[in-house]
Amino acid sequence: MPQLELSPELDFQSETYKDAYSRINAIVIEGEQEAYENYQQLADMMADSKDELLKLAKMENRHKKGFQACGRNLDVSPDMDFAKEFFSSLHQNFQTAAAEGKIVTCLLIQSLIIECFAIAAYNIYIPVADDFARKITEGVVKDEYLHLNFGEEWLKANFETAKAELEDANRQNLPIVWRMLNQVETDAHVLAMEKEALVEDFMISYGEALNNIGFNTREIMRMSAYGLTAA
Ligand code: PL3
Ligand code: FE2
Ligand code: FE2
Repeated sequence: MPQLELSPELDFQSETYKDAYSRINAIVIEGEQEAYENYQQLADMMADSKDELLKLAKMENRHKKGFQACGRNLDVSPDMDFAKEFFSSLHQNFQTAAAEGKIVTCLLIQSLIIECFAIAAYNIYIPVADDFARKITEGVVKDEYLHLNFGEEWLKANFETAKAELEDANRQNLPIVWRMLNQVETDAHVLAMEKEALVEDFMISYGEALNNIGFNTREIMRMSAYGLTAA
């Protein structure tokens, strides 16, 4: 008996796997599409960083194509209606903030929350992915650290004026992330990704980001657990 095997072999061709993958794959494709549009909108709002933001947007579009290929490789059609609904609250909040010219809120939603969510998900997916998807995801996650870094650097440079808006935006948007995690828990489990690990990795990346931006430990604890128990 193989004693070192921690989880049974995944069958990437089974109907159960492919059914869960049709939603998870769609979520990731939609997430990359949202990110692509969000960086384009940010480029219009931040004249000084326009070129850099357009570069980030292009990367997101490549990520989307990569994950579309992962779905095709497993012969899965992504359930995009499900994924659009999954992202609708964050989408709405980003659009509202953008319409009000709230750069800080937009950066928190896209460059901190969505990127940390992606980094956690991709890092947990890599060891349990099929070979094709693993190579794609490894390339993608490297880029996501750059995107997170863009948000960190800008918010750090503007910390004093951004602080109150960041706390406010965190309060409005972090509970949405916990709800999203609950919605994906069952499907993620089929792919051998556990919710506890996703929460833990998200908390680590998000907490480190808040620390780099200038928040102290007490503030980070309060902010990163916001809405967690109510989720
Ligand atoms: C930003 O560059 C990308 C945004 C994507 C967000 C993805 C969130 C995914 C959460 C679902 C957990 C399963 C991940 C599986 C990876 C293929
Ligand atoms: Fe991406
Ligand atoms: Fe990204």
